[in-house]
Amino acid sequence: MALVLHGVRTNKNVLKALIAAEYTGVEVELVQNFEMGVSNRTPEFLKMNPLGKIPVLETPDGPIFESNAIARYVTNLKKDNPLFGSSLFENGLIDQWIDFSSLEIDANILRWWKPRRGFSVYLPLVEEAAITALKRALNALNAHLASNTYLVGHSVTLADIITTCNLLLGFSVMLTKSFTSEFPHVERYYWTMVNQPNFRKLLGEVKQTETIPPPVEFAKKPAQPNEAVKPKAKNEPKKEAKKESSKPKAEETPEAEEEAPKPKPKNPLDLLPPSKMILDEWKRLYSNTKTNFREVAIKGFWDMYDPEGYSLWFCNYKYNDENTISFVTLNKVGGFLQRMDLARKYAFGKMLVIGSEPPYKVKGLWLFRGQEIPQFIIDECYDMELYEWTKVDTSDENQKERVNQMIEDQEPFEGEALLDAKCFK
Ligand SMILES: N[C@@H](CCC(=O)N[C@@H](CS)C(=O)NCC(=O)O)C(=O)O
Repeated sequence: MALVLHGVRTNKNVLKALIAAEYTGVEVELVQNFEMGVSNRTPEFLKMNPLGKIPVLETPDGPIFESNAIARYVTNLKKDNPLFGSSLFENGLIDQWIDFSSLEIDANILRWWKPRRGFSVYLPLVEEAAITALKRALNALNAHLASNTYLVGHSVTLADIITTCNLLLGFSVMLTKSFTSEFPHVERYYWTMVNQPNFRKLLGEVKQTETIPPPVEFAKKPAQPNEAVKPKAKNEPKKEAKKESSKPKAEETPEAEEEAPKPKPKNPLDLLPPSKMILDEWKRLYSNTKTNFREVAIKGFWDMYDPEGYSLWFCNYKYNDENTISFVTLNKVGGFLQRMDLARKYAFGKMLVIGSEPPYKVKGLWLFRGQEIPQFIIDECYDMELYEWTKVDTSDENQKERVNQMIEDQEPFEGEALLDAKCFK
C-alpha cells in the first residue's frame, strides 16, 4: 500500500521524499486536494506536525515530519539501498552532505529569499550576511565537485537528492546565472542532477531564475505568509476531487507557498527608441580585452557610446568616513552589485574602493539606458540613495578621462591606491 505524503508536489522539501521513492521503488502518494495554508492548519494536520509545516509522511506506525527524516525513512524501506552508500564511512559522508546542504546552503538561501517574499522582515545587513555565508558554502561545495561527479562515491545517493532539492529552490527563485557562474562545478552538478531521469520525471524542465525579487518593502503589494492560499468563499465552486497528478507543470517553482504569477508590466526602458549601442557588445568587448585596454576597450567604448540612448553617471558614497574596515566596505559594494542584478539588461557599472588604509572611499561609474537614472532602480535598490549621483558631461575632456580611468581601474586613481575594483556587467 502506498505511503501518504502531505504537501504540494512542487515544494522542494516534498520532492526530497518523492525522488528518493522513485530511486527506491517505493510507492508514495500525495494526499488529495492539499491546500497550502488551509490543509496544514487543520487540527488533524497539527496533530501530525505541531508546527503545521509540510511535508508530513503517514506511515503504518504513525506520522513523521521533517523532510530529511522522511526522505531517510523512504530510503530505508529498501534493504542495502545504494542511496545510503556502500560502507559505514560513505554513510557518514552522506549524512555530512545532507547536514551541510541543509544548514549551510538551504538555511542561507531561505534567509535571503524569505524577506524578499514578505515571509520575514527585510534587513540589508542580515541579507548581506546570508549571501556571504551562502557563497562560503557554495565555494566549499564547488571545490569538492571539482573532482567529484557525485557528492559521495560514484553514483547518486540520498545526499545528492537532498542537496539538489535544496539548490532547486535557490536556482529557481534567487540564484541568477551571474551569481552561480562563480561556482561552475556546482552549476555542472546541478544541471546533471536535475536531468537524471528519476529527477526529471518529477521536476520536468527546470529553469534558472533571471531575476532576484526586490525586497518586499519596495514591492507594490507585500505577500503575507498565510494569505498566499486563502480558504475559498462558501459559494465558490469546489474543485473536483482528484488525485494529485505526478506530472510536473513547467511554470511551477519549488517555493514554500505559491501565488498565481502576476503579468509583468513592460519596463519603460524597453519602450525607448532603439539605440545603436548594443550594451551586450560593449560588455563582451570589456570582458574580452586583455591587452591594450586603452586602445581596444576604451576606444571601442567611445565608438559605441550613444549619448541619446544612454547616459553616464559618477557616484560617490555619501558615508565614506564609515568605511573603516576593508572587508565590510568590500561586502557593502558586493551587496550593492548583487542588488543591481535587476538592472543587468540596462546598465554597466564600475565600482572602485579607493585607498590603502581606512577610511576607504567608494566611487563608481555607471552607464544607464536612457537619460536619467532609471526610476525602477531607484525604487528597488536601496543602495542608490547612499550615493551622490552626478551626470557625466561628455563634452568635458577631464570628465571623459575620469570615465576612462574608472573603466580601466587605473592605479593610482586620483592619487591613491585601489583596494579593489568591481565591475557590474
Ligand atoms: N525543516 C522543515 C521545514 C519545513 C518547512 O519550512 N515547510 C514549509 C514549506 S517549505 C511550510 O510548511 N511552511 C508553512 C508554515 O511555516 O506555516 C523540513 O525540512 O521539513
